[in-house]
Amino acid sequence: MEKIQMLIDGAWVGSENEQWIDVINPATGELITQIVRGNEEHADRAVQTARKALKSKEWKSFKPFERGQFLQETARYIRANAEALAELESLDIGKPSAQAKADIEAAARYFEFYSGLADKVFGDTIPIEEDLLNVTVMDPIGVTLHIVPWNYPIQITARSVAAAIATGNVVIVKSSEDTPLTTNFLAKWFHEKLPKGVFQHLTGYGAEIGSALTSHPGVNQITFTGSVPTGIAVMKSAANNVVPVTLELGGKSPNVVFKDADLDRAVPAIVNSIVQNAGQTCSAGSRLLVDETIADELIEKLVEKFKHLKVGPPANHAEVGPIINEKQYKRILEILGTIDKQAKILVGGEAVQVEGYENGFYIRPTIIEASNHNNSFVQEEIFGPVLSVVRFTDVEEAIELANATDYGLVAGVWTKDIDVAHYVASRIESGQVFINSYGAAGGVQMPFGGYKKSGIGREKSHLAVQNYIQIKNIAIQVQL
Ligand code: TXE
Repeated sequence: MEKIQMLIDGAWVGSENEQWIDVINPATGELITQIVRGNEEHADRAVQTARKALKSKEWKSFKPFERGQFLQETARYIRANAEALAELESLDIGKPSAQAKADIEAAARYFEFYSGLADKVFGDTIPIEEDLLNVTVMDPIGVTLHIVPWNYPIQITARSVAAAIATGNVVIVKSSEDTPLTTNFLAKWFHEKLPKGVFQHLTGYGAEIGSALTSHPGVNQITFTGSVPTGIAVMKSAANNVVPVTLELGGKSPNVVFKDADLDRAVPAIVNSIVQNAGQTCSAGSRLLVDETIADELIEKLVEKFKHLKVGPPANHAEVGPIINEKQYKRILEILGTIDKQAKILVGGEAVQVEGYENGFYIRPTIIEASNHNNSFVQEEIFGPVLSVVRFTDVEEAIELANATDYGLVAGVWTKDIDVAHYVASRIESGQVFINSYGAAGGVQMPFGGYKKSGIGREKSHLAVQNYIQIKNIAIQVQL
């Protein structure tokens, strides 16, 4: 595959003089392509260009409904190229092709959803006194920076970029060093269709071009998805410029299963919530809290399912793909290697050698019964196909355990008792609560974000446009 160039100032950047970073296929361990190792100078050039584009006549004269039409067109373009995009996403991350296809459809849905909002972001008229006309105007916030991780590149790029463009901003995307392919595909489209500098795509290491961007005084807003420590670093550099951040920092989300739950419904949802994308999902259902009276039955069913999950590359039609890179793979195996003797690995707990793909990064889906909810593997985000199980005795204990981590992104509650369902849902500290389900294909219309260390602000839904506007109050004193 040809090398991936950056899109800066309406031109493709990436000459032989540049430094390059290898992009590895996690399913095979082989080289896919290379990306430019972007640096401070690239970051500065992109921000200067973005500032010019923001003020440019071409972009200012793009009417809100025309931005909406463009986003619709983008959704159609994505669907028309769904096969090719899904192949790129599978190649980059190693995810099964059905999951990659679902990601592409979700990306199209984001563009479609925000296209409809582009000309419906209204201000208010506020009654104050006679002959004072007071109105609020929703201005774009300006140069928006989108730092995207490697687990759902096209979805995460689409969800914030679509909202930012709908509201008239300009966009700089810094994709993960591991997964540049689908963003590069979209960059070619934006390059052709939008005024120069409205959309720019940068690549490179987070600690280099990433931090050069987050600390740049020309950036007006930052949307970051990634780890808690990097989120904190991003927030600190944003603070120096008094710039708002939207942070989505992952979780340790529970499925809470009560004794009257319909296990036939719960089991497939629990399995999917932790093995989808090999558990590398911010909203993964990585903790199972279960009533002690049904725990043995539920665990037995889950172990049985886990044993039969096919692990391997997309080419083998596997259900569980590889871990993204060697660093993450080793990290997960290290955690599995330190499981305390009192905890019990019920299934998995080891690497998998897939014939013909010996250099891929495969881990067997794992269930661990914890000795205690304070076990570090119950508390920390593992970001792999690893489910931790803890039993509870009553509703109050279930709520206490559900809330007993630093995170609060998503929770699933499984019960047929409507009182229990509402009682628990209203007490769980989490941005989303699903009752008798878990997750919703993309969940484009649902506000998404975290309590506690899972983040700041909300993405997805109509509410996300708030991240990309600033309110100007205009008061007109009328006098004849
Ligand atoms: O994340 P980082 P990593 C969690 C998950 C995973 C852990 C580590 O637990 O095991 O994070 O993954 C860019 N300034 N999540 O190391 O470092 C980087 O280039 C600016 C949860 O991959 O947070 C990449 O584009 N940017 C998660 C992005 O930040 C910087 C998804 C994420 O990298 C930067 C991914 C810096 N100083 C990991 N340093 C989720 N919430 O879904 C790095 N980056």
